[in-house]
Amino acid sequence: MERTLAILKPDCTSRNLIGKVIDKIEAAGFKILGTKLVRLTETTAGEFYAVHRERPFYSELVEFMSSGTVLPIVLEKQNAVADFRTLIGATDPAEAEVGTIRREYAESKGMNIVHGSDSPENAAVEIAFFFSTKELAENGCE
Ligand code: DAT
Ligand code: MG
Repeated sequence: MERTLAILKPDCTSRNLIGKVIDKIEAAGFKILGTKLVRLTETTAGEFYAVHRERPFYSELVEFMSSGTVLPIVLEKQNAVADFRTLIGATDPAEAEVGTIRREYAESKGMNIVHGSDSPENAAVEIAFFFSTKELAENGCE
């Protein structure tokens, strides 16, 4: 069974959309293995998105991700990484398919409600960034 990391971003938590987004995640067959509310600092947000350090939007991204509480969630499902990317839709909500989380709730490319890992390798690194093994429920789905 594969795992991925979702993060409900500050726009999601401040707009009281946590329940609606988790509803879509569960309806799509993902099992929640762990979650918690976290307030990132600019330093920890910068570390999480270090791969984007040279991009023009990096400082805007770090500022946004440290502007409020976020809810990282460890998810498990067969083909979790790719299926979660499909469920959230394109980075820019205007380009995201109808029915995706970003198309439904996101306001812009920067404030786009939710993060999803882009590979199983990065998912493992990102899960370890937020969670210790003993914080994760032992059994996944099936
Ligand atoms: P994704 O979150 O779809 O994996 P990404 O990894 O390319 O997208 O970028 C990480 C985040 O950075 C993205 O969710 C929102 C922000 N971002 C990306 N491109 C942006 C842009 N052109 N302008 C503003 N923010 C951007
Ligand atoms: Mg990405």
